[in-house]
Amino acid sequence: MSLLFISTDRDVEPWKEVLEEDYPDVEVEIWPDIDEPERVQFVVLWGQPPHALDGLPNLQAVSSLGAGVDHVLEDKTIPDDLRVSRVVDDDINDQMKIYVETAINNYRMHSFTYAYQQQKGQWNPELRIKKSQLNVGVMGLGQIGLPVAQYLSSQGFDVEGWSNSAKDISGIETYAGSDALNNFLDGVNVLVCLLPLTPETEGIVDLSLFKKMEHPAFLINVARGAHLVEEDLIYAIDKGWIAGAQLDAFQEEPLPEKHAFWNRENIIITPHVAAESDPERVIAQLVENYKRVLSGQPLKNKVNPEKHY
Ligand code: OXD
Repeated sequence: MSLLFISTDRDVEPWKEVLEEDYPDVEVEIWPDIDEPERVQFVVLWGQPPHALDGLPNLQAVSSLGAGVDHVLEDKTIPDDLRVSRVVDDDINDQMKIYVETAINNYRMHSFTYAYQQQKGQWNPELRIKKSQLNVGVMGLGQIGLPVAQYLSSQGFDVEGWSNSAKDISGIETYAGSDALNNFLDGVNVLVCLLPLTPETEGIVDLSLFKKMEHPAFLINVARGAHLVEEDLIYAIDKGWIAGAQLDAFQEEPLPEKHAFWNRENIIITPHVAAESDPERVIAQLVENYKRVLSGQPLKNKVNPEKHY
């Protein structure tokens, strides 16, 4: 029996190497050159093309290579009844804490303005934004959003959180459900999107939300490109409601060459790298689920397709 990696936009060779080194008993294949499709029982996926799972008659379960599973759940060529798991790892949370804190500090210290000035040979110092001037709103208080919100609070930021279901978190004011969204946004001037992508959250970061925040505001999207209505961000920046944004996820990735975001002084773009699974840490949980499949046991970190996580 074998485990198959499928990815179009991540190099899975390092995963294969770690696997062969640590688990020489596990047979591994890498898409698209599959020697024995009938032996594949578990697939690890990231950015797979449609129909990538066709022709695997004994496939039992799949895992995302990362924390998100929207690429699996949205792929209509994957059978609905296939079990799906995802990666859960504290290291991903730690990377995300650092990314988000750095993004906020980039904003506080006008890093993007100075980078732009440098290109133009300009020297215009600005006053640093104090932590006390910021009210950080974290949307999504799940596996990653909650530790990020708690970390920012521990670093002296005023933090509020919004999630689908009610949460009680010491030191963080929380709001739940769509009825509470306006109250959550009131006074927030740094918005961090860490929501799972669901039909309810798609396009949630839009003009109406930008209007309700305290202005000028800063946006950090480290969830999915489809959460953000991209043209609304441009409009809100032009209006002065949004002072800038640091974005790690986009509706289309890689971001198309002609996209309006590229030439914006106050948008920092990173190529979906805010938090990445590290093969050396994560391989053990993938192999554990593969072995669970072989021995007929329930998967760990199994995804509830209704909740999308
Ligand atoms: C993930 C990601 O879901 O990197 O892990 O976006």
